[in-house]
Amino acid sequence: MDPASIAVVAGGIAAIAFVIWYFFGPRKAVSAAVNERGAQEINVTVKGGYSPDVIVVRKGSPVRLNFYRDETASCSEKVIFGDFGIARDLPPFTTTAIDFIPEQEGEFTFTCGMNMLRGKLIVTSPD
Ligand SMILES: [Cu+2]
Repeated sequence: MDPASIAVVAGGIAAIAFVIWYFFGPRKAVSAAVNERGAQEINVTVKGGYSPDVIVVRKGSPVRLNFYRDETASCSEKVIFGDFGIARDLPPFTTTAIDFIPEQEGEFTFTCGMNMLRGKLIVTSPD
């Protein structure tokens, strides 16, 4: 193989590796901080996805997720926590607070209205 083909193959492998890492690589889980009202509060930016997209909270105490939608792309106009019966509109360039109390430990997916953008809420034991 000549150097040009080697470069193309290497570039292709790097691109594939990046895609695998992007979609399946380790996600940084962010634990909610407890605010002055005792709620576990976390800010989530919505822009082509959720950031952070793995949120760790403790079972049994109130959670407030502040979703700031930093785009007008219609994909992200709703956020749905199916396991909690929550579906909320997220107006663009606004923070929408979602309050609930997780009563069950486990991993729960939240998505946009079309099930394309995804994040994970991990509810851990309170102690
Ligand atoms: Cu969507």
